[in-house]
Formats: sequence, C-alpha cells, structure tokens
Amino acid sequence: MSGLLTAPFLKEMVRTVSDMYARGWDERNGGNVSLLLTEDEVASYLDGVLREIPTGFEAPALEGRYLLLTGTGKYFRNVPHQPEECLGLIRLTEQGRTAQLLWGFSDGGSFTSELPAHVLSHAARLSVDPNHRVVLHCHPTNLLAMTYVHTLDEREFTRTLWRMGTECIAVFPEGLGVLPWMLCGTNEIGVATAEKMRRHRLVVWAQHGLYGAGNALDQTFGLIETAEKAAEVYLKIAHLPIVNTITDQQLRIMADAWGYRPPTGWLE
Ligand code: 2HA
Ligand code: ZN
Repeated sequence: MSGLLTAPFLKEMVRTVSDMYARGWDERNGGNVSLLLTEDEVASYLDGVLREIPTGFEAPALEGRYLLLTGTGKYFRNVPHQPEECLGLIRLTEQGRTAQLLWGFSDGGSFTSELPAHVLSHAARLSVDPNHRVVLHCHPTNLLAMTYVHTLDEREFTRTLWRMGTECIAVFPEGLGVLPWMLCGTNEIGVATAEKMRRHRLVVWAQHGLYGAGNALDQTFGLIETAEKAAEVYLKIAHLPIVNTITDQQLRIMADAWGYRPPTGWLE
C-alpha cells in the first residue's frame, strides 16, 4: 500500500499538518487531525487489514467509514519526513468499537489519543452537514492565551472575536462553542465537544486549545486561521484605550448584507 504516499489526500494532509506546525499551533506532539475518506477514494490503495485496535467507545454513525489521521505521541514536525509512522488510515467497524489499521503507524503506533473527540465530532457534524469531512485540533497561541484573560461565555467570546476584523462574522457566523477546562483524551471531553459541534464548527477547550471542523482541510485550516488572527488582534489591543470598534449595528448590517443568521440574541 506504499502507493498511498502519492495520493492527493495524503499530500494535502502532510501540507496541512506542516502549515499548522509552522504557525506554532502544534508544539511537540500537540494537536491531531482526521479526514473522512470514501471507499472510492481509498479502494485502489487497499490491500488488507494490518492490525485491529480497540477504540474504547461506540460510534455507530461512523460504522464502515475510513479516516486518515495523526498518530498518538507523534510530532507534527516529523510528519513530512516520516508520514508512514506519523499517520494512519483506519476503517471503523463493530459500531465504531474497533479500528482496522489499513496503512501507516508503521512503528507499531496507534491513532491519536483524542480519537473519541474526533469520531464523535465527525458524527455530530455529519448529522447537520452531509458534506462534512475534517476535524482538526491544535493549540493556537492567541486563542489559548485569550482563555486566560477573557470570559468563557460563548456569546461574549464570539462577539469579541467578531469585532476584531470585518470578515470574522462571515467566516464563523455561528460563533464559537467554549468548553471549560476538562481532562483531555477522555470520552467525556469527546462527548462534550461533539455536543457543541452540532451548533459550531469551532470549539474552544479552555486553557488547552481549539477544535475546528469543515468540509475540506483547506477550509478548516482557514477557519482556524481566521479565529486565531482575531484573537491575536484582541491581545494586541485589549490593554490599550479603545478609540474605535465594530458596533453591534455594523455586525447586524454585515449579517443582513451577506445573508448570515448568527445565534438569536448574539448580535446585540
Ligand atoms: O497530544 O493535543 O489534546 C495531542 C493533544 C492532546
Ligand atoms: Zn491538545
């Protein structure tokens, strides 16, 4: 199955992970990415099951689905150099309780410790968007910093970011979900993240990082990039006297002009 290294989706995965690392969003083994693939996309590369790995949870909605994803303990920095060790292709079977390894994790490794949050978030997003494909977790510096100095109220957190650039409300009109600090790598944080993902493509993990979801790697990267830029602007100005801002009325004008419907009550 070495041909998989030339697959367009693999190249795009490596490029995305490399760009995330270059942005400083994924220090050491921080962050994890998973991409849903169809049988058609992977069929020509498949030649059998290498190993079966228990997942530790159930996700019937993803029965039989294929996922290209990052491995536990792997450094994003190494992905372009050791893709076959750092990445894996799995198929979920037995109601999501088993992952069949089809390619990758060639040093005997396994999928990301955050698999519950990924798989449950995929299921949640698919239930509201049939074109959904990507879940991307990282530790973007400015959003992470913001969770120490800004209220974690979702409406307030979102409104602050919407005001940090005119196009923010167009990129994430549904706003951000925010979870309080929780232990990562558990089914509990996976369930809580997926619950937020029904309404938001961005979910902040306070004092930890961010989850983003979307229809393509490119688009999901761009979503996170936009929110992270807004957080950077916020941290640059939060301690200065504010002379000008984007008003509630201007947020409303943009939402109306571009046809977006933010959550009720979040615009004013
Ligand atoms: O170890 O970022 O949340 C990777 C992580 C866990
Ligand atoms: Zn993390």
